[in-house]
Amino acid sequence: MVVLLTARTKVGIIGAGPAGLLLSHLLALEGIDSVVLESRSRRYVEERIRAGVLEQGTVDTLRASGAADRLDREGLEHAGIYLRFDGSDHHIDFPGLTGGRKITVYGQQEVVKDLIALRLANGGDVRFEARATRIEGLEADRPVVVFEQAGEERRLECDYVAGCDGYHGISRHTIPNGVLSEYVRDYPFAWLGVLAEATPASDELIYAHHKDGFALHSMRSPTLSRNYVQVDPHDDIEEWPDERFWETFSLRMETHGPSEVHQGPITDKTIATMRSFVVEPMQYRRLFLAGDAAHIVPPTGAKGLNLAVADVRLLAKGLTEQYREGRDERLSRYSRDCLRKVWRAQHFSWWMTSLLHRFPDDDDYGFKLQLAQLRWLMSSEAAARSLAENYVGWIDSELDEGL
Ligand code: RFL
Ligand code: PHB
Repeated sequence: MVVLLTARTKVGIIGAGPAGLLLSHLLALEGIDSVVLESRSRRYVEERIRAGVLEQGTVDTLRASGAADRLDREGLEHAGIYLRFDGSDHHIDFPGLTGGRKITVYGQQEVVKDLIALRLANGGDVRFEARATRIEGLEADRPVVVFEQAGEERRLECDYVAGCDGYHGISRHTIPNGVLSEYVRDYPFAWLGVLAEATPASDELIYAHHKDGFALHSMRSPTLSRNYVQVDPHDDIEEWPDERFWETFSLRMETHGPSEVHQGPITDKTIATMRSFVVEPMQYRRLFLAGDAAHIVPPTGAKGLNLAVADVRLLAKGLTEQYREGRDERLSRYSRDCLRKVWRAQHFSWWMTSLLHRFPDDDDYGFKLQLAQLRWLMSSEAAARSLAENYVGWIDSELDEGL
C-alpha cells in the first residue's frame, strides 16, 4: 500500500460511536478542531441498535451543547422502573427518591444520528469507512494515526489522540505491555434482544425476576418495543425463532395470571454476551481512552452509553483547559477522575446483574437471597433510594459541579 495523504488536526478521534462523536462536537463548541475516523459506513453506525436509556446528566449534556432538539421532541421521559417479582409489579419512583431526577428512553442510534448530522452541518470532519490501523509517535509525543480509506493508507498527525473505538478497537492495544492493568468479570449468560413493532405494554421499563431467568421489557417509541431475555451464552441466534422468543418472554413476564405481552413483527434480533471490564489507567502519554474502549459493563444497569458521555465530558474539559489556558491540570487527572464514576457504575451493573439473573450453577438458596433483596428494596426507602440514585446517574460531588 502506498502512503498518499497526510492530514493534520488538533485531536484525532478514533471511532464515531457516541463517545467519539460527542467529543468532536464538544471540542468544536470550544473552537478546537478534530477529525473523526470511523471504520464502518455511516448507514451501519446509524442503524446499529444498542442502548436506550439516557441518564439525566447525559440528557443535560446533550441539551446544553445544542444536540437535543429531536431528543426533546421524541425522547420518552420516565419517572421510574418496575421490578417484577413474586408475581407482581413494584415501582421505584426516581424523582421521589432522588430530588426530581429522571431518565429518558431514546435509542443510542438516534443520538448517533443527531450528532453526525450536527457535526456535518457545522463543517465537522467525520470520515466513514476509514479504519485506523495503528498509532505511531506516542513515545515522541508526536502522535500519528495511520488509517485506511478508499484502499489507501493515510496519516493523520495530531496533538492528541482520543481512542473512542469501543471494546474491539485498536487504541487500547497500542499501549505498550505492562502499562495497563485489566479487571475482568465474565457472566455465564447472555441477552437475546429483539426490536418488535408492538405498542409497549407498560408506561415504564419492567425488569422481571423469574426462576427460568431474567427478562426485560423496554421500548423505543409509542409503537416499538425492545425486549430481552436471558439466554445461554453459547446459544446461536438460529436456535431462537420468533415463536420461541415470544413464548419464553411471555412466561418470564407472567404476573398473577397470563401476562400482558404485546407481540408484533420482530425487525431485529441479536445475542449480546455479558462482561465487566476496566483498564487502568485510561491514558498513555497523548492517547486518551474513552467509553467502551476503556471499560464495559453488562447492560442490566443501562450504564455503558452514559459512562461514555461522562468520560468525554471530562476529556473535552481537560483539552479545552489545555488549549485555552495552557494548563494540563485537568488533563493529567483525566484517568483518575473518570475511574471514580466508572467503578461506581461497575459495581451497580454487577449488582443489578447478580440481583436479577438466574446463575446456572446457583441453587434455590441463591434464588431466595435474590427475593429477600428484592423485597427489601421495596420495603426500605434507603435501599430503594440507593438503586434510584445509581440508575438515574450518581452525582460525584467532587467532579460534577460546574460540568
Ligand atoms: P461504540 O459505540 O462501540 O463506538 C465505537 C466506534 O468505533 C468504531 N471503530 C473504529 N473506527 C475506526 N478504526 C478502528 N480501528 C475502529 N475500531 C472500532 C466502531 O465501528 C464504532 O462505531 O463505543 P462508545 O462510543 O464508547 O459507546 C459505548 C456504547 O455504545 C455502549 O456502552 C452501550 O451501547 C452499552 N449499552 C447500554 N448503555 C447504556 O448506557 N444504556 C443502555 O440502556 C444500554 N443498553 C448496551 C445496552 C449495549 C448492548 N450491547 C449490544 C452490548 C444494550 C445492549 C444489548
Ligand atoms: C434498552 O432499552 O435497550 C435497555 C434498557 C435498559 C437496560 C438495557 C437496555 O438495562
